[in-house]
Amino acid sequence: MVKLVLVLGDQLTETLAALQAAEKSRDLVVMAEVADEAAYVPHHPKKIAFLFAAMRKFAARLEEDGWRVAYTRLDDPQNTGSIPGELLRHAQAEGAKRVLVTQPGEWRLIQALDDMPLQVDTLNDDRFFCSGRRFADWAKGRKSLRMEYFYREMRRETGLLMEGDKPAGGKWNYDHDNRKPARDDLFREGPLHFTPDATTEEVLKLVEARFGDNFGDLHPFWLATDRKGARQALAHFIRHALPQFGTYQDAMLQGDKFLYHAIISPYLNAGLLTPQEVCAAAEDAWKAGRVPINSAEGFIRQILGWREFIRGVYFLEGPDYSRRNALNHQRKLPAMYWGAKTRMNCMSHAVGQTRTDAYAHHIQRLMVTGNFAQLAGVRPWEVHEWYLAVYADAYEWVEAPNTIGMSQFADGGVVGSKPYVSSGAYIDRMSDYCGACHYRVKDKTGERACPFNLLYWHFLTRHRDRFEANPRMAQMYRSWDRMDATRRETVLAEAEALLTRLSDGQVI
Ligand code: FAD
Ligand code: DLZ
Ligand code: SF4
Repeated sequence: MVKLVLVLGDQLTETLAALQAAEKSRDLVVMAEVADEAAYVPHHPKKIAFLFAAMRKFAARLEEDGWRVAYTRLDDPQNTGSIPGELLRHAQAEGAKRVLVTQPGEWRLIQALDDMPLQVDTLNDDRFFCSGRRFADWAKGRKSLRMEYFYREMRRETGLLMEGDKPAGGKWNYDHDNRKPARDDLFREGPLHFTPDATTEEVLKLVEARFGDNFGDLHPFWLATDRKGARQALAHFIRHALPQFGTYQDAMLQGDKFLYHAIISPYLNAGLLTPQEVCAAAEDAWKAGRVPINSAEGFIRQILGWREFIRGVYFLEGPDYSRRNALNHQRKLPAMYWGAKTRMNCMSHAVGQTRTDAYAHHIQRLMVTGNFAQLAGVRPWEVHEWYLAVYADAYEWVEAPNTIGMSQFADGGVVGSKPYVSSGAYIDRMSDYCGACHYRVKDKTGERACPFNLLYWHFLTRHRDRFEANPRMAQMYRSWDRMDATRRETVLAEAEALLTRLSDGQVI
């Protein structure tokens, strides 16, 4: 009997488990642009356009390859508006009773599919190095989950950057050689830009009409929307940026949004690239002597280590994960996250490039926008919805552990052993933002004091009970205690006043 084969917008991989398990001559592939997926958060228009264009091209490829594909466009009058709705509609038309599904990347959708009156055969998504079961085995019995140990096991299991049973070059991790600030360089290549073809142009018109009011610029649209383009983008990165990736991984520059980053996460997460081929390309470049070990290892760690660890945590922790709020933060997300004016130059740049490109690199997400939200005590759920909406690479399985866990400590320490918070000094060291800012990064108090400086101490003070005993934070509490008492009072009073202005919607 005919089966339906669901292919979601982030499952655009020809070797997808559900396709492998199906029979080309008998089964029907179902793909659908639906209002529910496009509107569960106000996605950046570039993200929607990227996915719809990539979905249409992937469907066309499957058809060329001999598959029967039922593809529903967003503006199709018969569109039921949801993935379960589309499956039920096609099940009825085909007389199908079973659906082959590759495990979706969000609990929300997993639960919606489970509730359907069809038999759903859910298959492991084997596009990852580590299955949910493998991760659960690794996690079992551990008091805490630390990425570094998981990563070493993944290195041993995959043989990536291994010399026998030893890590290549003698060390597992070369971060000691990394984390340097960058200087302006007119010769940095930046990511490959692609000119929209007819399919993409058609999608751009649709997205403009339906989602033009969402936060984010649709034009210029420059992302690749098929596997060929994604492969070119990867090759371009390996050649031009990977050699310096490690050294400048944490740097931020006003004049360069991309620095030496790969800008491949939208492609990887939608399935246009596999993590295996990306890691193999980086390893090959190192073996050929074109890339130093600190860069090859740093890059492979992001994918083989962090990306897999983050996914493991999402599925291990369960559906309530995104709602956690361990620090009981209750402030509303400030309007500056949606582009309202701010005098903070770092925030203005991080949000500005998020608006134009649906992209900010890791340190901008973690140590600028994430750091500020945590210091200001913003509701983690709202922070999570913001990240899920505004980045072209955002799906809950990868976004939530990064936001709720790594960036907001709202999971109480599952992803990180301590909160990622800093004063302005860190941003000043890693960027050129502060020199052009209204605020003065060296001022700890006063009208022009950097908000990160004031809020940093406020955060540490209000969560003293929780963090004081953490050995990695004890030094900060000692510094605070050594400060003159009157100065401490001034810092806290000014921080309170700043938070009140923030809550009142005043420009900070
Ligand atoms: P590079 O810096 O060039 O890194 C290479 C690749 O490593 C990335 O493409 C990505 O696939 C992987 N990677 C690196 N760090 C991580 C990480 N922490 N978790 C998972 N994969 C990682 N990444 C997403 O893919 N989707 C998200 O929704 C997302 N949300 C985030 C939210 C917050 C608050 C933070 C702090 C980080 C988030 N990240 C997310 C991780 C990281 O910021 C992005 O993967 C990275 O910026 C993508 O850009 P790039 O391709 O240029 O990455
Ligand atoms: C993100 C997204 C958007 C905007 N639209 C669609 C869509 O119309 N159809 C679809 O199949 N997938 C879409 N997606 C991706 C899904 O939201 C994603 O598959 C789930 O969140 C699981 O990761
Ligand atoms: Fe950001 Fe403070 Fe530097 Fe301004 S001074 S750019 S607010 S860190």
